[in-house]
Amino acid sequence: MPIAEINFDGIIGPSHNYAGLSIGNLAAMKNAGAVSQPRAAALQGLDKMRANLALGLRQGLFVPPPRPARKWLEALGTTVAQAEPAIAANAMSASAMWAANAATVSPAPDCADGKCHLTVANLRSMPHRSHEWPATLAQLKVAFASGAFKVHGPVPTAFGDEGAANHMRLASGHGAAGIELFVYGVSGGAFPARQHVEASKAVARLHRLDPARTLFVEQSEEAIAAGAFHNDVVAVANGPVLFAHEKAFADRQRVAEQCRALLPEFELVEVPDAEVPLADVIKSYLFNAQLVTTSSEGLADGAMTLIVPSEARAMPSVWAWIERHLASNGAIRRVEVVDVRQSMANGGGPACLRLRVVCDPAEVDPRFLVDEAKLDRLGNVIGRCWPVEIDPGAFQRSSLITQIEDARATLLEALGLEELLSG
Ligand code: SUG
Repeated sequence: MPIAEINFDGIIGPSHNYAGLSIGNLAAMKNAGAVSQPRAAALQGLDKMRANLALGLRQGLFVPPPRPARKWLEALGTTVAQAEPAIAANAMSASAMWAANAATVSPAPDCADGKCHLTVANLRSMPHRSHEWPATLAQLKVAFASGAFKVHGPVPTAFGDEGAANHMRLASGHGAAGIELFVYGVSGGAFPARQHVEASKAVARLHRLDPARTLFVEQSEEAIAAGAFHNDVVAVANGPVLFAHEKAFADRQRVAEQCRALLPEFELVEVPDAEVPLADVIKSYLFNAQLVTTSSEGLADGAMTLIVPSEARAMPSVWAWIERHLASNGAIRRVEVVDVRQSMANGGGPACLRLRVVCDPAEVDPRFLVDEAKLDRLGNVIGRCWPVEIDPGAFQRSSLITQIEDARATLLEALGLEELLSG
């Protein structure tokens, strides 16, 4: 079977909440303390997957890790009932839904050994995310158990690694050898730079990438300080196209020159700050979009499509830019709008919710691949079992914890993934 791009979306877990844990993530900070709607959130996630299928894209899923994170609490010498509220909140986060932070993926054509490499992200910068990786790694090892893949553990936590959210691949097509861009931060003003260059370099070495076709690109300090805590808030790539804000990178000209030199088909679609200021980009998540090539099995036209959150349509400067671009017959030919508002309120847009894996779909454990019928079954489980609301003040209530743990177990059973029950 030919190599294809599969978008693996994280199912939004039953503990989805707004505890305001991510410094530098403006939406999450603003919504701290708000009441969340886990059931509606997870159903929004499923609808996004349905929309992807309708575009002819291949779709996969990841399951939520165990919450509360009992093993992490145990390592801290406490339990969910006894922990200070701030620690309990860190153990209850559903942040693994943002699968773009699960791992960095290098498709087989880029790697010297001809395997598709995945390195689970250590996510060490934020306490609530630092304990995601063991359950993610367990899952990657099941989903990508075939010899076509090589799954790596996290790079040492001395260096922060936030996965594919800071990684972009440019290639003439999914199956062609590409160039890989690792975007790191040095400084973010008041906010932390979460991706460290040392981690990016380690991932590139582990994946056996060709150093001549691997770029390490510094994110602009101004972008991080404005709320771009990951590069995928200000840039996204697909095929030979890089769609980026003018202020995404510390040295935008150099990035464009290097890409052009390595990939003759390279095309930059740059949004000037004068047309869409950084503040509007962060609020609307224009770039946290899925930039995809719709498959010939779907719309039969191979058009490049941008899947944006509804917040992008609501932002006049952003929508005006999109309309101008479409009218100009630019690289992006079509725009689709999805509603992922519950995730957006925690700073996670359509692109955050998915991990792209370019591979032969026949090599993936089919339990992680979805079609309409499977989404219907999952919708049924979520509709029955996910909490309707969570008030961050009520995290430690035992009835809520039981509901969250039972909901996850029912989901795993529905998927035949009981082996992941303990994480
Ligand atoms: O790491 N939000 C996530 C959002 C991640 C978005 N991912 C990408 N850009 N790829 C984060 O900041 C909020 C959780 C809270 O505050 O409870 C949170 O973790």
